[in-house]
Amino acid sequence: MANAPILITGGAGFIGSHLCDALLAKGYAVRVLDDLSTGKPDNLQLSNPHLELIEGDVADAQLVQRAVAGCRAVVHLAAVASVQASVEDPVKTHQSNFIGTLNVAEAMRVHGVRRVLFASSAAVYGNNGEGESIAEETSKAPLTPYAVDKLASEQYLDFYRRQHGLEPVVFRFFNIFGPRQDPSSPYSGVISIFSERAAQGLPITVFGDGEQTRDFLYVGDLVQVMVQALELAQVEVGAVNVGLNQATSLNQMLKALEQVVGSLPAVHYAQARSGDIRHSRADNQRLLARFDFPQPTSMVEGLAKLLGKA
Ligand code: NAD
Ligand code: UD2
Repeated sequence: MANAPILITGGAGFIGSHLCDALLAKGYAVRVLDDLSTGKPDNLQLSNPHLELIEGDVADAQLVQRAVAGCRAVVHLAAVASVQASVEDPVKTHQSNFIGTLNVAEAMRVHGVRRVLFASSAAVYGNNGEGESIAEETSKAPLTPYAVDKLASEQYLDFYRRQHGLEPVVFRFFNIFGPRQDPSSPYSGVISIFSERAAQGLPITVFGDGEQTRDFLYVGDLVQVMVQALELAQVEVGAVNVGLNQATSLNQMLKALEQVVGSLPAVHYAQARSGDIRHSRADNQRLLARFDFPQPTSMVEGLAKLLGKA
């Protein structure tokens, strides 16, 4: 078991590839299962002999069985992370975002692997708790196929915990940012879009007055918590919000960006997106109680790392 790999589904993507680097640096062997739909081989240390890449789909049950066999733990991140894509094609994204989870849980049962980290989302709360810090008990209101699949995945993992002894650690990520986040869609994370445009000197569009707030967390801080979750002796039941319980407005974020790049390109304010949440912030008491949370990376520091200036 000493060299048994940790499987990261979606390991070639934004969050997964950072976790991959951290685990390799700690001496773990890592196996990545990724269909490279948004993930990139370039994100991975392919020449590292402790890394194995299996290119394929988590919706393929047989492939997932092969990927899980012989692993010490699983981190299940593979999903179509675009909410908009799930709205446009719920049947297609359901294969990755829900069937993929069921395949992972079932393969873990068959192969006797117990520990699994799962990437859920603040999207499961819908608009509930808006304006306050949102605690895990807040009633759920999944408003999109993406959010429905995340919540159903959480519930299936809980079934496998009760029935088959799986040890799921369910994280509900709020807004994660950092290097390798894909800025290519209008619905990509706002920081990835703004920082890319700032670096290229292209105009930035803020939807609304810029006073909407988000709870932005640097990916490196998240990864430290995920590594701890893999190493915990015992897992406590119940999903964990992952955020700083800190509200940062887009205008504040733009100021930090200006500090990092020197001067900003033109910033235009356009009509707010319909259905946009005004304020989203995590109650993170459970996170702080269960994990040794690092001194958070500041927005300026995180943006500097993203832009290769740190
Ligand atoms: P990402 O798109 O960079 O990573 C997803 C990875 O999964 C990619 O490498 C992609 O190629 C792979 N993938 C997609 N469908 C697959 C399939 N069917 N089979 C195999 N691989 C597949 O996005 P990310 O931001 O790194 O997201 C990682 C996880 O965290 C996702 O589950 C996402 O829903 C969740 N999440 C992210 C955020 C955030 O702020 N980034 C917030 C909430 C939840
Ligand atoms: C996040 C998720 C989304 C869904 C939602 C649930 C990401 C990228 N998005 O949306 O999928 O889960 O949470 O609550 O993780 N904005 C601009 N200009 C741009 C792009 C965005 O002003 O070019 C604004 C946008 O209107 C919003 C804010 O920036 O007010 C943040 O947008 P986001 O898509 O990064 O994140 P969010 O929290 O709205």
